[in-house]
Amino acid sequence: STAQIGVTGLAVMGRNLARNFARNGYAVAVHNRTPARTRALVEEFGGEGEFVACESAKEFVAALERPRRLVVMVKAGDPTDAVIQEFAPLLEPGDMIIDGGNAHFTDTRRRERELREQGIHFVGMGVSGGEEGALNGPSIMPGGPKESYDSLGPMLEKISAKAADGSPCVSHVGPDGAGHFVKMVHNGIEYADMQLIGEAYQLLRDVAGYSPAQIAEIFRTWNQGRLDSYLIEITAEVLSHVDAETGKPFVDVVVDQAEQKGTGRWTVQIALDLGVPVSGIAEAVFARSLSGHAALREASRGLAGPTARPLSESEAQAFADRVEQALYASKIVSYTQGFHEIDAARDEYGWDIDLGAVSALWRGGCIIRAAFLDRIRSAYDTRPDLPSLLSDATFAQEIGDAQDDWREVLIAATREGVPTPGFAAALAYYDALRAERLPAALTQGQRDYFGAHTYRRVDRDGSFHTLWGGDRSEVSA
Ligand code: NBP
Repeated sequence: STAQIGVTGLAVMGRNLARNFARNGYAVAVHNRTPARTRALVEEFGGEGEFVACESAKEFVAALERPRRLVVMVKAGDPTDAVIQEFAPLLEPGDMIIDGGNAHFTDTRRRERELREQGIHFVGMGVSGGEEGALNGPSIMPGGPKESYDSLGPMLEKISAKAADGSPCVSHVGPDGAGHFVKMVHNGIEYADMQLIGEAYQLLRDVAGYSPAQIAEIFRTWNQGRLDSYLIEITAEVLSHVDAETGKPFVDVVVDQAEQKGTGRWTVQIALDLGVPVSGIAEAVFARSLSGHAALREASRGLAGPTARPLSESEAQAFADRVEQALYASKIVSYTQGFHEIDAARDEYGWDIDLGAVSALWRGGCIIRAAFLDRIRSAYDTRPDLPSLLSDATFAQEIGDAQDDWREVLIAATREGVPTPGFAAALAYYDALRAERLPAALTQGQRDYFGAHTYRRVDRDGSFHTLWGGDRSEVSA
């Protein structure tokens, strides 16, 4: 037994993660259901470090030093269970199975519980950064038993991305499914970020009249400021790309139907269960779904819209500045909502997740990496029990400064008929939270009227019901 870590599942992610370990000086046992992939890896990249190619599960387990650290990078769902069933009987107490796939955190909780009975440490590990990240440094979100991190942590810290201050983008997130939960919310926030950027692009194009190349330049400028992030950077790249075949902007030759693999949807489904309003993330998921309804969109093309009112050059420039404000304010809201969901999971599952540490490990390697995350971290460092990012003085100030422009952008979007569900949901969330009174009081009245569901009063404790069908007197319920 010579390998310090093993990777089974050698498609793009597993192969690159194995190479990352090897390049960092670890001896890596590699295994794949179809051995051809294992052979191909060693043939192509064997020179990068020390690989131990294993054709059978037995060979693979025997190649690992104890306690064994076995990383599973197979397709999430049934394949993960199949691999666990294959390997678990060959392992001993204290060994670790680390699932780096995109598992649903409820599956991770179940697997952790089952393997714990056998004394095996099961680590559900979120990995973000795509194949490039897996190779050169991903953001890593490991859950599972804390003690597993003692021996696994230093290896993960070595292969992970590093933030601008040099600290590794990995830390033990919390027990059982906490790592995969946080990865799920990361992806939900990623959906929201992408939707907001898409809306900003569409406004700059349809309201301000800029070309994709001009918008790419605007995004490049924004990337020098507080919106500095990977997603803004690649947006400029995509927008400035020209299709070689037609000479048209690349965005104009791509079918405008967004696909999804499901982690954004999970974020919303779980938020519904936890009772957390992640309206911005939900709108992003719905926007992708709407875009895919080709027949419905085709049938709706003839519906009336407003007459366009083109902007002058100076108006367009002023509008672009406003869109930056709206984008930034809406972004604060989606992160507020995502962190609220993690906060709610802490209560629901008894997870001791450090929200500041989560924002810190997203600063590098992952898709939502951004300068912004440093500020979220300092908000939680200043006040670990922050009830909401919006209650942080700096964010409150910034969003307050942005709100006039944010509203103007939504007025223009509405006037010109440009759909901006993300911006609008974010502003509605902001306005609802700061409202003195909400129409929820009326909702309670309606519920009491048709279903005797009772209500509470502002002026005294207790539950009450009004005899709506009778003399409308109030009774204690
Ligand atoms: P895939 O998700 O395409 O999975 C392919 C791998 O799963 C192959 O190694 C395949 O073996 C193996 N596999 C399957 Br399918 N069924 C199996 C079974 N019943 N028993 C054993 N092995 C089985 O690979 P990927 O895109 O590299 O992603 C790996 C994991 O990482 C997934 O969970 C994914 O969601 C997650 N992830 C992906 C990204 C990304 O950017 N792609 C980012 C972050 C996380 P075979 O070669 O024998 O068919």
